[in-house]
Amino acid sequence: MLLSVLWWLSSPVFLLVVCAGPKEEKPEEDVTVEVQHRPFICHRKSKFGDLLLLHHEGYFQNGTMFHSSRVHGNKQPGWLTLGIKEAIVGWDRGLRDMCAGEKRKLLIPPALAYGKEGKGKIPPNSTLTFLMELLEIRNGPQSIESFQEMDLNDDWRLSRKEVKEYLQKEFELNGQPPNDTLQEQILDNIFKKEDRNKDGFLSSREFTYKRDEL
Ligand SMILES: [Ca+2]
Ligand SMILES: [Ca+2]
Repeated sequence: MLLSVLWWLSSPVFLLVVCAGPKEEKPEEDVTVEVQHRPFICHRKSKFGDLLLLHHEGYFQNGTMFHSSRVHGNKQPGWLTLGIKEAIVGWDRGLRDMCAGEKRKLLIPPALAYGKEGKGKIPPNSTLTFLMELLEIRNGPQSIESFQEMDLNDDWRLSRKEVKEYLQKEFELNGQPPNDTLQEQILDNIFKKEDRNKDGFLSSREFTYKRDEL
């Protein structure tokens, strides 16, 4: 009996069964995160909906760099909203719980980067490595923090008046002249898009980013 089990274990049939096992048993490919530097002081960690200011360098598997925000374009770091697939899913997954000043190396499989098709200078089925440096974290425009800031009477919904006051403040902060027509247009757009149940208020669920499956 024992012998037959041993034989069965070492037989190609068994290997075949294991290799062709049900898909759900195979762990899904994920991002490999290597923290290269974490600052001693970390007041806040990045989370879904936050705005992140990042420098990044991207490399192919052979070590060739295909992009660097420090070298290409305007050579400035860029803002990214975390968790809404603004860039690639691998970034949304690999940049969570990160401190300002932290540096990470992300190894991202094709399925979480540019997939089977590739894009631009990224060939099909490319596994990519990114060196990321997080410089700053801010509340995303549709974060729960922004919602609370806008909800002046704390009734957990935003009236048109509350959103308008916030817009006026934003205009002032950005040094833009008050423009009532423009603000009314923006308000119309916001409520048209976000007020799903058309009750004239934005609930926190309506206002904040929808959490997609990543
Ligand atoms: Ca309110
Ligand atoms: Ca509503």
